[in-house]
Amino acid sequence: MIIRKITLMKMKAVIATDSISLLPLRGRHHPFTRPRAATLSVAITAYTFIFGVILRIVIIFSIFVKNTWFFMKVKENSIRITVGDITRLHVDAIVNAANNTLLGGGGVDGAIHRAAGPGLLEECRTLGGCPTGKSKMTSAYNLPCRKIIHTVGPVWHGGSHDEPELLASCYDTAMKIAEDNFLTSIAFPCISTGVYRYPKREAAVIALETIFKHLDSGAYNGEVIICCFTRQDAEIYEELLETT
Ligand code: AR6
Repeated sequence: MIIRKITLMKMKAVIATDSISLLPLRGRHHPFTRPRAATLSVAITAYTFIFGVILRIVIIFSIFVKNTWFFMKVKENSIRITVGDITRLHVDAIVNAANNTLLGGGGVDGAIHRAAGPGLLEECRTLGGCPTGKSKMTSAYNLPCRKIIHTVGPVWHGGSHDEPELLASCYDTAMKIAEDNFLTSIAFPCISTGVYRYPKREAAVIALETIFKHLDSGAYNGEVIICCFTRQDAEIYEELLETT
C-alpha cells in the first residue's frame, strides 16, 4: 500500500516536470507519460486562453457598458444637496437653465456663459436653439466640469400650461443625456425657479421624483447634485428628502 502510494507520487512528479519542459525532453520519455503530459499542457494552454478571453470580455463590459469595475459601482448612486455657485463644481456635467435660443441670458445661464468663456457661445450658435422641456449638451470650455447640459424650463403661467410635464421633461432629458454619455456625476440648478417664476416647492418635488426614477431604475449610475443658490432653496430639498 505504502509502496503504491510512493509510485503514484513519482508518476505525478514526472508528469508535472513534463508539462513544464516538454520539448527538450522529447524522445527520452516513458511511452505512457509523454501523451499524458502533452494533453495536460494543451489543457492548461486552453484553460489559460479561455480564462483570458472571459476576463477581457468582463473588463470591456464593465468599463464601457455598465460603467462599473468588475460589476462594482464606481460611484455610489446618491443624491446630494449643496449650496453655492454651480460653475465651480468639479463634476462630469452641470445643467444650465437656459432659454430657447441657447445663446445666453441672466441668472445661472449668464453665470455659466461668463465662466465658460466665448467658446461656449460659439458652440451654442451651432445648435439651432432648443425646445422647452428638452436638453442639449456642449463642451464646458473654461469651467472645471467636463460638459454642460443645457435645458429649457417652462415659464410659470399658473400651472395649467403643461408646466409640470415640461419641467419633469427637463430633468428627464438631462439625465438621459448623462446616461447615454456614461457620465457619473451631474449637478442641477433649481430649473425655472428664478426668472421663470416656477414655485420652488412644487419644482423641487418634480425634480426629486424625476431624478429618483432614473436612480431607482438603475438607468443612471452615479451621483446627482442639486446645487441651490440659497440656503432657503436647499432647506426645501432637505425637508422633502427627510419626508420621503
Ligand atoms: N449657481 C447655482 N444656481 C444659480 C446660480 C449659480 N451661479 N445663479 C442663479 N442660480 P434662473 P430660470 C439659481 O433665473 O428660472 C435666464 O436668463 C437661481 O437662484 O437662472 O430657469 C435664461 O437665459 C434659481 O434658483 O433660471 C432664461 O431666459 C435657479 O438658479 C431664464 O433665465 C434658476 O434661476 C431661465 O429662468
